[in-house]
Order: sequence, then C-alpha cells, then structure tokens
Amino acid sequence: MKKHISIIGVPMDLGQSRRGVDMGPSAIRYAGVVERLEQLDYEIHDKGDIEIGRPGKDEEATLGNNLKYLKAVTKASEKLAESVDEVVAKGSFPLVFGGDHSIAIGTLAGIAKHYDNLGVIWYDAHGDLNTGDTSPSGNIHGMPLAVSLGIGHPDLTNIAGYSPKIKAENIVIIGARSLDEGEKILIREKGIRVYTMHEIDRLGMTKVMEEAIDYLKARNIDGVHLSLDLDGLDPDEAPGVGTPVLGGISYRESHLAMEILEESKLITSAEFVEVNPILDEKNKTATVAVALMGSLFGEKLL
Ligand code: 4U7
Ligand code: MN
Ligand code: MN
Ligand code: MN
Repeated sequence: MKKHISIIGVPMDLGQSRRGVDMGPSAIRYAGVVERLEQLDYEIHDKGDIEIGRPGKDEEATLGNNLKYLKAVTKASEKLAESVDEVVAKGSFPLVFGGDHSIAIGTLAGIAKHYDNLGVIWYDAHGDLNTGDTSPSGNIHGMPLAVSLGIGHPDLTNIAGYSPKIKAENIVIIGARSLDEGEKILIREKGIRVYTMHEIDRLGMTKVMEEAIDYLKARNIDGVHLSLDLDGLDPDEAPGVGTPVLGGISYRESHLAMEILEESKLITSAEFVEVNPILDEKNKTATVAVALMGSLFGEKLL
C-alpha cells in the first residue's frame, strides 16, 4: 500500500516582523512539491491552508508582555494543532509548510499527544528558545521550542490543552550560530543537545547526523519530528528568509542530512518554515525546500 502524506499550509507571518513569509506555502507548492513527492510512491493529500485571522485594529501588536500578536498566534496554533492531530490520527504523515516558525507551536501540539516519547530535530540557525522575558525582539517565531518545553506564556504552552509537549533530553538542535543569552542559559540548564556550526565544520555532517540519530535512539523515542527552518542553511543558498545568518549549512550538507534521516526511518512528521518569497531570488529558497523534501522522502540520484 502507498504511504500517505498530508500537506498543511500555514500562511502565518505574525510571529516575526518581515512581511511576505505568509506566502511561503504558495511558493513551496509553486516549486512543485506535490508532483515531486508523487513520483516517490507516496499518495499526497493537500489539505490546503489554515486560515490565519488578521489581528483587529484594536488588537495591540504587543499587549505589554513582549509577545507580538499573541492572540492571533494562539488562535492559529489551536487550529493547526487540530488539523495535524487529525492527520496523525488517521495514520498519514503530516508535512507542514510555513509561514514563520511560530507555527511549530501548533504542529508539535497536534503531534506530541500521539507519542509517549517524541524526539525533535530542530534544524535552524537559531535556538528558538526565548520567552517574553528573554526575547530581544518580542517575535514569537523565536520562542516555539521553549513553548513546547512548557516554558513561556500559558496561552502558548497550553495549546491543545496539555503541557509540556516534549522533553529537553529528546531535542537535537542542528546548525545553531545565533543564540541569545537567555537561550544559552536554558540550553545549559536543560542539557539540550546542540550541534552548532562549529561541530558541523569539525565533525562533518555525516558524523553529526549519525550522532544525533544514535542519541535519539538511546532515549527510546517512538517518533521524531523534523522542524526545518530554511535559515539553518547558508543565506547564499537560501536567501529567502527573514532572519539570515552568515556561515550556515550548505545545500549539499543539507541533502546529506535529509538522506541520512531517510535511511534511519525515524522521521514521523516534518515542517519546512520561514520561506519568504518576497525576500527570495526567483523562488530559490522554496525550490531548495522542495529538493530537501525529495531527499527526506527517499529520492535517489541513481
Ligand atoms: B527563527 C532572535 F534575537 N533570537 O528571538 C529573536 F536573534 O524561527 C531571532 O529561528 C529569532 O527564524 C529567529 O528574535 C527565529 C533574535
Ligand atoms: Mn526557527
Ligand atoms: Mn531561524
Ligand atoms: Mn528566520
């Protein structure tokens, strides 16, 4: 029987301050994702986009708590969690397209209840471990990993009615090179496994991914969610992102990472986020995202 993938688009841009990332799902579809995955013996069901309410004129961007658009992000996260929950419940693979990375709050809320011990691979230049208290920007896309650990504003940590979604020891961050002070403290305090660009340069991507996989297996995980922020890649190769950081993971290294994950057969859900076609060059970043999905789902060169 063919395996099923269910695509969910999340045109969310309120978790950060550069307009255009709400067009990410369209850009990824335009780059041919459905056709590409259909060639791999998957049956694809595109569920369309989650509706993102625009914040009312009277809704302040920040309600005095350094969490911009908290209400709108909370609402969208609840909707996304429900949709993802349905997909997992019927045995299909949830593949979520952002939208800014705040959507991971809803994705993880919908997924984690189906697992006793979910692992998470966070492929990103950033840690996304801020709270309203530590964030230099107030942008919620810098907070989803903390929220999923149960750390942050209760409206966000309690999405889908339970908290925490994941355990600190089940997380592996890959590609980090821009961590805020509060995030570094949390990483040390919780002992979160992080492969920064230093380890990627030093060990090579093969070793990093093999170690990451062994680490998660040793924790007896029963599923692994891949949350891939395109800014984990180098901005030369993925320029269409809102918060680019020099010195990132290459396109080839990223393919290798996806191929190793595919071989591991561990990944049970995935999201590709932060694609901003307005900041992009000829839809390059969405095209990169789709190529990486090809590898993640088993495309071979020969
Ligand atoms: B992304 C930042 F201060 N840490 O919190 C913040 F550097 O989802 C950036 O990884 C967050 O793209 C980037 O605003 C969030 C900043
Ligand atoms: Mn991110
Ligand atoms: Mn990032
Ligand atoms: Mn970003």
